[in-house]
Amino acid sequence: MRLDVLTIFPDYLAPLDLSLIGKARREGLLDVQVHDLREFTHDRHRTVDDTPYGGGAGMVMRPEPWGEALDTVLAQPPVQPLLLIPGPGGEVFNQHMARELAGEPWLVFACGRYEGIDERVYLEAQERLPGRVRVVSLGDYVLNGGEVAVLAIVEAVARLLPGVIGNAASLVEESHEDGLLEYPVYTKPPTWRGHEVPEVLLSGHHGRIERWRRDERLRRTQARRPDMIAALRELPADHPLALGPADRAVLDEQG
Ligand code: 6GU
Repeated sequence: MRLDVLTIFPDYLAPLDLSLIGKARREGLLDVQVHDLREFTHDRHRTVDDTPYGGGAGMVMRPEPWGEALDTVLAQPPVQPLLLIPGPGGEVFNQHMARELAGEPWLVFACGRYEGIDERVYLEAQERLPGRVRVVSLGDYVLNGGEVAVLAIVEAVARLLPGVIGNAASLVEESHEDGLLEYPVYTKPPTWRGHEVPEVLLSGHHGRIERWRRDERLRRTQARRPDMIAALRELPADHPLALGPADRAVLDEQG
C-alpha cells in the first residue's frame, strides 16, 4: 500500500518509522512518503496561512500550496488515490472504515492546521478525484491538526494488511470486529497482590471458557458502550452477529 501525507509538520509523522508500521515499511509492505507543505510555497517566509475573509478568529490555510502539493502527488501514478482530509467536521472513523481503507492501493492524507483549509481546496480535490475525497474525524473533540489522526488511521489500517501482523488470528477476536468489546485477559501469576485470575480460565473447560468470555464481552459492552448493544438488538434473528437467548439472559441480569 502506498501512503502520502501532506503536512506542515513532517516530524509529527516520525512514529511511522517505529514498531509494526516501521517494520512493514522496511519489508516493502507499506510505502510511506511524508511531504512538507511548505516545499510548495514560493515566498521567503514559506507562508501557508492567511487571515479569513469575512473576519473571525485564527488563520486559514491558503489554497495555492495545497494545489501545488496535490498536483505533485497526483502526478505520480500508480492509480487514483483516495484522498483523506482529517478534521473534526468529518465522518467518524471506525473499524468498518479501516477495513474499507485497507482495500485501497493508495491513500493520500492532507493535514490541515489552524482554523482549516480554504474551502476551494476541497472543491478542487473533488473535481480532480471525483468520489474519492473523504473528510474523516476521530471523534467528537478538537485536535490542533490532522497529524495525530493520520497516525491513528494509518495504524488501524496498516495492521489489517496481509503480513503486517504476524498472528492474523489476533485480528478477528477483537473489539469492534463483531459488535462487542473484547473480553478481559489474564496471564501468570495466578494470584497477584491478592487478585485472583477467574477460576474458569484455569479449569481447562473450553466450552465454559468460551461462554464466560462471551458473557464478559456482553457485560462490558453494556456497561461501557450501550449504543453498541442497542445496535445488536436491532439485528434480525438470522443475522450472524444477532444476540442469542443466552446473550439476552446475561444482559437482562445486568439490567
Ligand atoms: Cl481528524 N482533526 C482534528 N483537527 N480534530 C479532530 C479530528 C481530526 N478528529 C477529532 N478531532
